[in-house]
Amino acid sequence: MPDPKKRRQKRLHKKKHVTRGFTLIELLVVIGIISLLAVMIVLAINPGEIQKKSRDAKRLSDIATMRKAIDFTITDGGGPPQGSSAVHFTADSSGTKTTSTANNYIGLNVVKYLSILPDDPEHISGNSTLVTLSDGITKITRDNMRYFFASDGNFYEINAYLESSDNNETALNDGGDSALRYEMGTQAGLNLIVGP
Ligand SMILES: [Ca+2]
Ligand SMILES: [Ca+2]
Repeated sequence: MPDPKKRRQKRLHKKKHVTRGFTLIELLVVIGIISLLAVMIVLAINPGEIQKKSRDAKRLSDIATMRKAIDFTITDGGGPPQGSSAVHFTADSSGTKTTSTANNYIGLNVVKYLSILPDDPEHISGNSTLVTLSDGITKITRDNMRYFFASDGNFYEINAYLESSDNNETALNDGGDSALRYEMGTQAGLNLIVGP
């Protein structure tokens, strides 16, 4: 017949053992593992790169949208854009964005196809914060992150800087003369706007 006192003591000992909890070293190891996993997740997700890609996606979309609006307007007899072979019309998205007038930065009334002209998502007038472009080296200010437009009165070029290194090839192989600008338009060689 087992001694009831000993049985109680055994139960108490077992309970004490079960509720012992973590030692400080065990806690530190767990915190270390969680911290390491958190860092690995942040590095894998890379929120900065996701934001760059998101802004680039908007730029590619904006340029395509403006190109359609310009081309449809010209086809409709609403053009050509301002400028001449002697004096090119040049402007950028820091200027007027109203589409119901030719006094905007693309020099053409495109209101039939577009309600307002877009601006670069990183552009802030007068802001000198540097933005790294898609080659991962060249930096320009947020003030200069704009959409650029030029026309010789017959043909035009419109372009934007890109940020994500994933889009470096896109800016490089668009048929234009700038390695860092994503260029579109009707000018052969897209050389109405030169530069980085
Ligand atoms: Ca280019
Ligand atoms: Ca160009």
